[in-house]
Amino acid sequence: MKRFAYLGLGSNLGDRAAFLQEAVAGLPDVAEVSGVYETAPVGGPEQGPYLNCVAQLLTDRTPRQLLQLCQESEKAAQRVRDERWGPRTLDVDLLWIDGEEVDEPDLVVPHPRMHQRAFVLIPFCDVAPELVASLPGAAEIMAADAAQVAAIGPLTLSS
Ligand code: A4P
Ligand code: MG
Repeated sequence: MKRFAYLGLGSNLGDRAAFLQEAVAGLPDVAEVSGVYETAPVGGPEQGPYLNCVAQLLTDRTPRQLLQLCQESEKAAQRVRDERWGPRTLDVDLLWIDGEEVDEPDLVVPHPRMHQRAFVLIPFCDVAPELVASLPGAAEIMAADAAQVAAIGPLTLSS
């Protein structure tokens, strides 16, 4: 049965907009895509600003198949894993699947940190405002960190 699933994408190395565009273009079942936002880095070493966006999929894929999609997109962007929360050409996280929860060592859905992060919540709001409004504390985080998240425009803009 098809239901909505949401992927969060981020890039802060190389041609950031192109990495996001190519990743979204390569995803199956895309229903809608948020705007692109330039966001101050959260956590990790000193690093440059990110571009972030959120894609809404209408899909019957399993959580594990969706994680695999995320990881294939990262691989296609030649992502190198050096340190946790370090700079990356592309990070794709599985944020939320309507009606599903997963708690396994290598897959947790809803994404455990999304509620605390304006760089996820603000683009997420573009595609699922009611869902985001229902997350405890989300409105406060978005208000407190709004200055760290600047709307750039639609995904089709070049960098
Ligand atoms: N994993 C478990 N659950 C999931 C899920 N729901 N979606 C596992 C994706 N992966 C999930 O991820 C580490 C492991 O998490 C994977 O092996 C997977 O099986 P990773 O992508 O290799 O490492 P990471 O991204 O460095 O770690 P993590 O914990 O995913 O980082 P976050 O929390 O995603 O943070 N600042 C701004 N402004 N914008 C950003 O996009 N991103 C991060 C990364 C930090 N700061 C940022 C941004
Ligand atoms: Mg990740």
